[in-house]
Amino acid sequence: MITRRGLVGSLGIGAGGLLLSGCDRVAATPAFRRFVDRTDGLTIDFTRLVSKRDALAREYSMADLSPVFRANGTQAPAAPEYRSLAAANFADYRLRVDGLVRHPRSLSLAQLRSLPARTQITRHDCVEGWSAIGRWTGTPLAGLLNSAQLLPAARFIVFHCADDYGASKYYESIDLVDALHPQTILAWGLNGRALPIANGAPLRLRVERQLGYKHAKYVMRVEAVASLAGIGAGKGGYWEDSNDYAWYAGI
Ligand SMILES: Nc1nc2c(c(=O)[nH]1)N[C@H]1C(S)=C(S)[C@@H](COP(=O)(O)O)O[C@H]1N2
Ligand SMILES: [Mo]
Repeated sequence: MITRRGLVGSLGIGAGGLLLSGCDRVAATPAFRRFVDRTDGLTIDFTRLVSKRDALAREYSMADLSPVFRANGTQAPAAPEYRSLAAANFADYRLRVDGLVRHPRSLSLAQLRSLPARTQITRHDCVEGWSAIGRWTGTPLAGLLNSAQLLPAARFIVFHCADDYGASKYYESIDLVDALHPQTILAWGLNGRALPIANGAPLRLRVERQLGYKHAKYVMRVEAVASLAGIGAGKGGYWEDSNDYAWYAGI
């Protein structure tokens, strides 16, 4: 998709440049018309694609909240490092932001909570066939990435989690369209309280335009990468690698 996007983007710019040149003689030739018609179509597709991806997920009201926000997957990570962090109420927790960034960061939970926050009431949809509506509070990922300054080669954001799931640690990844989406937050609060351990404490991803398994819980590290090839088995996430789940799980 990124490749197609890059291709379409550059074709679009090419066609625009030619159109702006105002060279009527060239513009009138049938070959040029065919080229423009084709690239115009692609440019429109590309714009639609991007605006769809940028659209906000529906937000709900307090009256819509699920009485209980169900937990799924790992609900109490067994890793000793996680257990000792949890025992101290995450006072020693640090989120690392690294990889292809100019300024790698390391942030405590208190620091994360003091950053600009967004609260959103959204519906979580799990592929296993259940949904729940919750009120999430957290810091927009875009702000964090801006402060760390992504390097130009960065194309994906990988979330490394604390829990072992089967043989490997859970992990997930998203592209920059979703990473910079205004509703993409690293949440530390659920329904007005500290995020429960069952739901991913101290910090979990909300990426509201995608299915449940993309919403990494127990996030320890946010890594910017140029390619997913070197992460896990290369398909971009725990379920993608182990069960062939789709990497882009748009809803
Ligand atoms: N680290 C981690 N993140 C995870 C999972 C997990 O097992 N471990 N399960 C995923 C799945 S399949 C879903 S539906 C949601 C569940 O989030 P919840 O426990 O808050 O309902 O978390 C996702 N993120
Ligand atoms: Mo899920």
